[in-house]
Amino acid sequence: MERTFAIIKPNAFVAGNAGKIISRIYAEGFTIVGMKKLLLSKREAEGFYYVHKERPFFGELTDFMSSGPCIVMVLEAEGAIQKWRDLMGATNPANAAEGTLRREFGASLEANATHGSDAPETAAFEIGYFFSGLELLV
Ligand code: FUP
Repeated sequence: MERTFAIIKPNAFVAGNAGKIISRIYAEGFTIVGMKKLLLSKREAEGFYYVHKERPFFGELTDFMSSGPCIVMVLEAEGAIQKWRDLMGATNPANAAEGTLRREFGASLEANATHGSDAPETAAFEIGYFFSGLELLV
């Protein structure tokens, strides 16, 4: 079993789509081992996306991520990292395949509805950024 880190981003939460996304997560066979709603501060969003701090979109991305509530989750499944990325679809909703979450709920490249870890090392960092071990007991 593998764990990955996921976010339902502010655009999807504010539009009332969190429930539909969580239903898809269960339908695809993930176990949700951690889940909470947060309103990130700008500083907290910057810390989460620190790998992108030199990129031109860093300011706008962290403004967006701190613009409204989001839901952070730890998902467990066989091959959870790739499985969740497959369910999300391509980063840009305009390029995301039919049936993916970003295609259905994404509004733009930045407001693309969901986040998912891209590798085991990033999953470990991202899970630890938001959850303690005690919050992930199953
Ligand atoms: P992903 O792993 O699919 O979330 O994609 P990236 O790591 O490439 O992008 C990280 C975040 O930056 C995503 F939310 C999309 C956003 N982004 C922009 O806002 N503008 C860009 O030009 C590229 C990425």
